[in-house]
Amino acid sequence: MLEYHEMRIDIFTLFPSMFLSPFQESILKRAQERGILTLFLHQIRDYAFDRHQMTDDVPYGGGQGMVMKPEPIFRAVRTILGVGLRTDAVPVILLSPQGRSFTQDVARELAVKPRIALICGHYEGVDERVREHLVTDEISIGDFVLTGGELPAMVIVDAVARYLPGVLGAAEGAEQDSYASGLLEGPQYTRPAVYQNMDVPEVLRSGDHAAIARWQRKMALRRTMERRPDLLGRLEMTAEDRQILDEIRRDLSEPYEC
Ligand code: 9D3
Repeated sequence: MLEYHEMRIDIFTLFPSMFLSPFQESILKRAQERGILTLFLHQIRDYAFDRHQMTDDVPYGGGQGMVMKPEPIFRAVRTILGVGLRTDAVPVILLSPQGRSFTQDVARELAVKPRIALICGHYEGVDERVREHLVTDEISIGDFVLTGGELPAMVIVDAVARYLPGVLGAAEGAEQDSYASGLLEGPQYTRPAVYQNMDVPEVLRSGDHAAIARWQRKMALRRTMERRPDLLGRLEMTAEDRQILDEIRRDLSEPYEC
């Protein structure tokens, strides 16, 4: 049973051309061609009606940097989403360092909506009235400082689009659920079997599917233990997993092994 749930995303930005090539390649291109995803870019400056089309101004109370003015943002969003904007109908998301953290769960949550709007801030931030009276949600993509909300908006579109039915193939779709299982991926190989004296682990070429599955699970558990022990705590482990973890601990305590 294939359901084709379509999604529309309106993006409000001072730099719409930043989005062009990321949206015109690969999976996002295909999703749009298939009509599953519709992306609209809106230039906030087009909604600044003063003589110089000013979109930012000095902060009240002083301080360094500029603040994005409220009027162009309100006008742009209300024009595109409709004047009588029901805030519960279309989520209006501000990308900002003060937002809640973007995670796979948030991507899944957004992917079920038929329509969302993304507002990209720039400069030192946006007038607080935008947050208070226009925005329904505020999202950050992580604890690092960027120059604006444009790259974060692209990150969100990419992560959300993968969840729209029909965007990925069936195999990749199933793989998503395994990511939700919360383990890092183990090592992967392709041909040749030997490259400059570096060989592919024997078990992967053995044809023993049970042994292969167990080895892959072991490597995934081991990599997660080494690099992201925080993920292991949240993992639902089978008896087999516990046995494999014990085995890994033994391997790691042996000198010269692995
Ligand atoms: C003066 C304090 N700065 C916060 C550390 C102000 C500031 C920095 C960077 C205000 C805006 C920005 C631009 N960044 C974003 O708009 C942004 C962002 C980010 O910088 N990191 C992670 N996620 C996001 S979402 C939007």
